[in-house]
Amino acid sequence: MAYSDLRDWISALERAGELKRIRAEVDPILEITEITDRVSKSGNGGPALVFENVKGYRGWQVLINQFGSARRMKLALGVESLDEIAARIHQFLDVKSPEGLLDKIKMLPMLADMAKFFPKTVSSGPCKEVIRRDDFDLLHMPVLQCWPQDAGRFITLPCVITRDPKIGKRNVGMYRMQVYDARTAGMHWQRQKVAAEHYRDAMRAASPAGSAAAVDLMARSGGGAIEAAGDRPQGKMEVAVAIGTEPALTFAAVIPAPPDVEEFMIAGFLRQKPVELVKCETVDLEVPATAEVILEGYVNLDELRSEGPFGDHTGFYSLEDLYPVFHVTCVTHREKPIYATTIVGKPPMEDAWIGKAIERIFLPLMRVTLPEIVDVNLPVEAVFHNLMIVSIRKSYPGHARKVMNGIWAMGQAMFTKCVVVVDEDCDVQDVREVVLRVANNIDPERDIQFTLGPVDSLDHSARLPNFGSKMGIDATRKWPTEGFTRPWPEEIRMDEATKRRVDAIWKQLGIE
Ligand SMILES: Cc1cc2nc3c(=O)[nH]c(=O)nc-3n(C[C@H](O)[C@H](O)[C@H](O)COP(=O)(O)O)c2cc1C
Ligand SMILES: [Mn+2]
Repeated sequence: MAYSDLRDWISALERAGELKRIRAEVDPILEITEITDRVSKSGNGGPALVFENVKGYRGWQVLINQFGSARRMKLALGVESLDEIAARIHQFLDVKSPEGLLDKIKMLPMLADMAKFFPKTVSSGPCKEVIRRDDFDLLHMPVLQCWPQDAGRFITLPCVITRDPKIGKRNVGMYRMQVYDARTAGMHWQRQKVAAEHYRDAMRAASPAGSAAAVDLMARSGGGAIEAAGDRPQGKMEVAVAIGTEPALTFAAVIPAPPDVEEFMIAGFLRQKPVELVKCETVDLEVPATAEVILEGYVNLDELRSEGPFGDHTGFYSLEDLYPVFHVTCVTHREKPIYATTIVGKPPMEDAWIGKAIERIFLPLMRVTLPEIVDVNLPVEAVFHNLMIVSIRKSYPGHARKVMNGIWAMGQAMFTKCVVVVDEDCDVQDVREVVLRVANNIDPERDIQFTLGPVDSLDHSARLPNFGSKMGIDATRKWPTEGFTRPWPEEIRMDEATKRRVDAIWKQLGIE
């Protein structure tokens, strides 16, 4: 069931009629975007695309839109329904202490299942077919320029691997990389992401002045250039990047997992088979053995460089800002490599389907902290961080406010600019019903709550980069215990008896 590598996954897509090969010559500069954008916006996300003839890149192929439909997203994770994954997670969360031998025996399959989560280190793998220690150039890869006003060419689907300097655990995060020249690229981990914290930890450890210089550097990178104050931390942090991994790992790199959970384990859980890792040539990190391309290198602790603008998934260009610089020390790749990429822009695009999968899979995890949550919808048009609609089983006064605050306190959900809370009998997937409820049920001055906090780096409207306000709308029915003493009206619904009578005579009416 698990795909052994990107090629195995491409074959599966082909067998399922979910992939088109394009033999005509196309330019990685803008043209691939325009083609893919049209495909993404043709009903249901269109097929995955393999470009076999990329202008200037003989020997390379480009894969794009691999996750770009509900069907492909399920295929990628080997399930009929994403709820299967949610159910598997729930099963692990729901473990009770075994009360006898029989209970213990019943748990054995689960424990055996868990053994598959852990990555396995192997001595070599296909990603080492070609090892380039000196003769490499990042633009040997067919890196796209996505949109006309992009600052350059961006690696858009990289699995960025770093190690927590304190506890040694690894993180895999997807952070785009702007190619500056043959051997350097921007490292766009936003400041609230796990690799950015690894970077700060490395600075804290390296800085003679404790964490002060690190904090200063991060402050500068968060809010535009402020001249350096005090000692700059010296040293570097090693980073490896995998491009073109099997789909469970690529997806795991996007998942907003708790910082200490290794994405290699998440991928192992999703594919129910261990991820195989090999050691890097020039850095002390492990990388997926079957990846198409591996970039090894480091970021300096005292170096930031302007990154962006970049046509982003908000539908706007994200603004230029300072980010660390990745220096390449070695490139390894497969023979005839396949360069996996994506484009983002006005939704819906490929990332919309990735986001929807995360929404489904995270529901049981959200319920660990907020068990009153019935369902969640992150509408694609609101680009995930701008709007979350959540239905709750309301049990006490102020309950909707508690849920809003809980969401703003939960991992990357902290970025949610607007949280809308409705009662459990409102289907949050039915946005028309949600609009009806919200518009009818709120007394705005009373039911809208503002708060301040961190906002997504891509939010161009916030008063400051990365810091701004958020809004919660309590669209639940108001209770007397919340100070609402007027009668609350019933929703209009026809009675069942009348419905049945009309069903019986419907044909005779001759309306249809
Ligand atoms: C196509 C794509 C591109 C992304 N680019 C970035 C990026 O440039 N910077 C960033 O911080 N997050 C980016 N993200 C979101 C992160 O991958 C996501 O927040 C992830 O959970 C980060 O992993 P972490 O929690 O281990 O830091 C991107 C997501 C996708 C699907
Ligand atoms: Mn992570």
